[in-house]
Amino acid sequence: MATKLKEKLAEKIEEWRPRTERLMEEYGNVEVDKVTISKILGGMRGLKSLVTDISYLDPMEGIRYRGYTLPEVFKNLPKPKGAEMPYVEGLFYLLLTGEIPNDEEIADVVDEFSRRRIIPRYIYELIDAFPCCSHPMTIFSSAILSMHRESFFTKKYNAGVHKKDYWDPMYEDSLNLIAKLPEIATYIYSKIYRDGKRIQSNPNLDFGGNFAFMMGKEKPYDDVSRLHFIIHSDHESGNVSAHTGHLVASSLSDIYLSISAMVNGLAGPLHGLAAQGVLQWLHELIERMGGEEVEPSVEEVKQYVWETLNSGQVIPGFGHAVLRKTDPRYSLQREFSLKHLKDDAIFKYVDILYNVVPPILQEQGKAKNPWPNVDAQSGVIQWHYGVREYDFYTVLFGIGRAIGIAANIIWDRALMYPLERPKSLTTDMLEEIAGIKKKKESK
Ligand code: HAX
Repeated sequence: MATKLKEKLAEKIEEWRPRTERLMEEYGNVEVDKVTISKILGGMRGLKSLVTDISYLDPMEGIRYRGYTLPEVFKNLPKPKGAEMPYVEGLFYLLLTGEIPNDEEIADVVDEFSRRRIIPRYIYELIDAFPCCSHPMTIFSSAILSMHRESFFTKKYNAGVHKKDYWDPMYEDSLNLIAKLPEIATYIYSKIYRDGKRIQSNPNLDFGGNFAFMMGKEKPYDDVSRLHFIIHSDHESGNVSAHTGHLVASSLSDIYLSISAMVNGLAGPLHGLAAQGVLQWLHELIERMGGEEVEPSVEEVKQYVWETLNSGQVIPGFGHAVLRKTDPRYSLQREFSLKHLKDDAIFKYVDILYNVVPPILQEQGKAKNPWPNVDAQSGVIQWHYGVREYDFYTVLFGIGRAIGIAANIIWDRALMYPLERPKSLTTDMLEEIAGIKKKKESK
């Protein structure tokens, strides 16, 4: 039986398809951007060459989900009774349909996730089998990958489903996977850090509430989880994790293969791993200052920042490839921190860095964006609420990001986007285009 969300999505897809078809058929040759050599050699920074309707990142304003700024998302999405933060399920509804759900529509998604949350036995065995000191992101990615055998999409594809209907089994797989991510992540957490003592899920709780419950955390960790998953869910399509998920899915790999690949992209230190990098770096600073009890000195913090830069390293949690102002995801977490952890010893350092790092990066003159990004704040909140194993932080990011990427992949299939396949050139060819080298005579 189709649920309210799936029915709504089916309507939206039918409405949307003619727009994409028309652009392709009647306006396919209209130029959008120029490809220069610096764009090719510079990681395609800023090249307008992808499409998504789920989120848009303005360099000055930050991310909008379906046209809503983050403060608007948090204001408009319904919240569980007594909660400060909205339902993650409501966010998923918004990303998929572009509409703010009502209570009944939210209840429908809460129920969907709850029914699909149980993970196969072999996932526990797989996680148990990992050798000591494996990074939680490696285990997380492998656990997701191993569920490829469950893919409904792959079964339907092999049986010969019509291209127009690909989105339907992709939707089913996506819900099945998203619902299981909190279970997988919390089992990894209990296995690595709590001698395998896991807390069974509570089917009566929402996504964020149940995650907090399985982590064994009291309120307001449920709100911390909702906030965290919502702000990390999507950041348009060009960032490494989003782009990887989209790219892999374009070969009609199922959601398990695609989200596992996206998690691997997120695990790099210039991307999602910065969440753990910030805490590592902060702890080195705190240790050097004499421990958490010692009031931080602004001058010594400045010196530490300069030493990091002079040793050729980046300041984790600062800078961005697209943003040119303080990340609103940072600001929202800062607001939360000012309310709930104002006196936290590490937050005091974060607060100093907020003021100290941007002018130093400006003075150094390299970073195009000296302002803090999402990762500069997220780990501190986790640390405050007792999640102190900071190599787990990127897994938390991965749960949120999977929600946005899955929504994108469902729409990729709904709009029948093709296999992604840009063209590469050789350095010789670029030199010829630049006029440095003469074109070789063909034999
Ligand atoms: N500290 C020191 N130097 C920095 C810097 C920082 N925080 N941010 C940028 N720079 C340097 C770059 O390393 C680059 O130096 P080189 O010319 O020597 O290579 C120069 O400034 C220009 O870089 P840019 O154009 O401003 O930035 P990029 O688009 O190349 O990179 C990054 C964007 C986010 C990767 C970068 O700002 C960085 O490394 N930040 C620190 C790591 C971090 O916080 N990553 C998380 C970003 C948010 C995210 O994706 N979360 O998942």
